[in-house]
Amino acid sequence: MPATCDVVVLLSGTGGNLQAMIDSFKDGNHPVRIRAVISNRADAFGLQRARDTGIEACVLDHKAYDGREAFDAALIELIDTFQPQLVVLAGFMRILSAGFVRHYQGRLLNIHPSLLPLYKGLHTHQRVLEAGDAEHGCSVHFVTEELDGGPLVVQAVIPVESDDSAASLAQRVHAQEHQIYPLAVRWFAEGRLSLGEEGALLDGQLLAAHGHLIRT
Ligand code: NHR
Ligand code: GAR
Repeated sequence: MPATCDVVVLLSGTGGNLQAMIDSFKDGNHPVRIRAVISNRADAFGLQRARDTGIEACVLDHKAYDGREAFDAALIELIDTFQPQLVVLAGFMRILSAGFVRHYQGRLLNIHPSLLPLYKGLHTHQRVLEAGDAEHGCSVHFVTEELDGGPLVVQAVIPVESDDSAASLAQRVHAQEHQIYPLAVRWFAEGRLSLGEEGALLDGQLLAAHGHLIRT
């Protein structure tokens, strides 16, 4: 077993994905240690989840900074006090500058509520319904400068039912997120997942363009 992998989680809201990781990594038999949770919003419920588990919770309010670059520089400084091997975006709602993404190249993951490259950006569940798609899902990807465009690690696919609403879809997608995000973080912590020149590598093998696919 490799040494522990220290992780910093960035979030802006509820923290359901944070909770899924906390629960998944609770048994002693894994190499992940969540060192800190950082939110750009002081009222994010994810901060409470962290405190309740004895994880350090920090607030860095983007409104206190003069522009994205200044905020991102302060964010880098704060994250690096924890010296993480991996930084995880879990419902973090601020676009990150090129300098930030470069600093954490190959050790920055995001989860997005769509089957990327479909539906980059916001309001994905509503857009899936409006398009009449038969399938929806979520994606874990390495973060690059291209928003929601970095190499895919794992996707979970769910069927869209005729009576689905944006809320019902969101609920089922969230349940899948809570499976695939801890899985991807565990792979990284075990040294199995990395970012290569041509995409994400699992056990040294280049993953398919859509990443590892899970169908439910
Ligand atoms: N940064 C980079 N460079 N690349 C990515 O792939 C990123 C990223 C930062 C966040 C998460 C992303 C998502 O999964 C993410 C991926 C926020 C916005 C956004 O428009 C878009 C995508 C994502 C996160 N944010 C607005 C902004 O001006 C603010 C919106 C709000 O505060 O509600 O930053 O969907
Ligand atoms: C998740 O659905 C995540 O995929 C999405 O926000 C939600 C956060 O939920 N991320 C984005 O839309 C990023 N722009 P959570 O706070 O319960 O983990």
